[in-house]
Amino acid sequence: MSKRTLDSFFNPVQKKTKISLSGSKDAPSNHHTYPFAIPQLPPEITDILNFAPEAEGKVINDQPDLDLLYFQPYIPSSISTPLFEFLRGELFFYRVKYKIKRGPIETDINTPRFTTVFGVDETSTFTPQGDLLDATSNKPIPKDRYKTCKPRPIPACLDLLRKLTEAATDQQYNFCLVNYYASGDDSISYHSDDERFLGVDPAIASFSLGAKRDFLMKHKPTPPSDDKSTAAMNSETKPLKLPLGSGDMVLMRGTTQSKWLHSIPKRKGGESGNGRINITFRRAMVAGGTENYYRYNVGDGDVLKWDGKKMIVWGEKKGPGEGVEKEVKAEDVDKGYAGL
Ligand SMILES: O=C(O)CCC(=O)C(=O)O
Repeated sequence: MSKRTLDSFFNPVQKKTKISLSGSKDAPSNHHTYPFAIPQLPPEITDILNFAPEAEGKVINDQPDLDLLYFQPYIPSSISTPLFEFLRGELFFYRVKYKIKRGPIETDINTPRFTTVFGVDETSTFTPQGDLLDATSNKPIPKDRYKTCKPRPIPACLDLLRKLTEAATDQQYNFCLVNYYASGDDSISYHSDDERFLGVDPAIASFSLGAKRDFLMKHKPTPPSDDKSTAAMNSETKPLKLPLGSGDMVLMRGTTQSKWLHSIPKRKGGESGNGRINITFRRAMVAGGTENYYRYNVGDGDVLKWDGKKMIVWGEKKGPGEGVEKEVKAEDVDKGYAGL
C-alpha cells in the first residue's frame, strides 16, 4: 500500500464538502463592535472556495511529538491572490502594544505585525443578530462575562472558510485570528499556542495567503536524559522549515503545541515585501481565552485599514474620500511574542 493511501487510512479527515453559503448579493457583515462593515466574498471567490481543499493533506509526523497535516495548497490557486487582496482590503487591523512583566521587570512590546480577531469561546454563542447568549441556557450572557473586551462575530467572508475547514479537518473552531505581515520586517517569534483555554492537544488550522514566508518549527527543550533522541532534540539542530506559499494550510494537532515551537522569522528581500496574510482557526473553551485573544490582537490602539498601497489609520477622515492621516510602517522592534 502506498504511503499516501496509508495516510488517508489513518487520517480519514480530508473530506471534500460543498457548503453553500450566500454570495455577494447579500448584505455586508456588520456588528456594533465593527468599526465598519465587511463585504461578503464575491461569488467568483466563493464558487471556487467551495471546492477546497485543492490538494490532499500530507501527514508530517516523522519527528517526536509532531503531528501536522500540510495542504499544498488548500485554497485553489486560481483564487488565492483575489482572496488575499480581498481580505487585506476589507478587514480592519491593529498594531498592538502592551506591557509584560517578568518578575520586577516590565517590558513594552510592539507586536511586529498587523493583527485582528473574531469569535467567542464556547461558553457563549452569537445569535444571527449578533447578540451574545449563554451557550447552555440560551439566555443573554451576564454583563460581567467579558470585562476587558467586546467579542465580535466572525464575518461571513471568513466564516465560510471556517465551516469548510471544520468539515475537512473534523474539528470545531470558534475563533479566527488574522495576521498581516506587510514586509520581511514583520514576524512572529518562536512560541506555541498551548494556552490552557484551548484545552488539551488543540487542533489549529493555519492558512497562508500572499507572499511566501518560511514557517520554522523546533522541539521545545526537554529535561536532560541519556536518551539519544532527546539529546538530539536539545542540541541546536536545524529547525524544520515549511516554505508556506499562497493558499497553503498547516493543521497543527496532537502534541504539536505542547511539545513544539513555531515562528515566522524576519526576512530580507524576496517576495515578503508584497505582504502575507495568515489566518488561524482555533477553539477557545472559556471566557479567559476570549479576553486574551482580544487583548493581544485588538488592544486599545488605532483601527487600521488598507488604502490600496499601505495601512493607514482609519476613521480620521477630513472629508469625503480622504482618509489618509498617518502611514503605519512596519518599523516596530520584535521584542518577543508574549501571546500567553
Ligand atoms: O503566520 C503564521 O503562519 C503563524 C501565525 C502564528 O503562529 C500565530 O498566530 O500564532
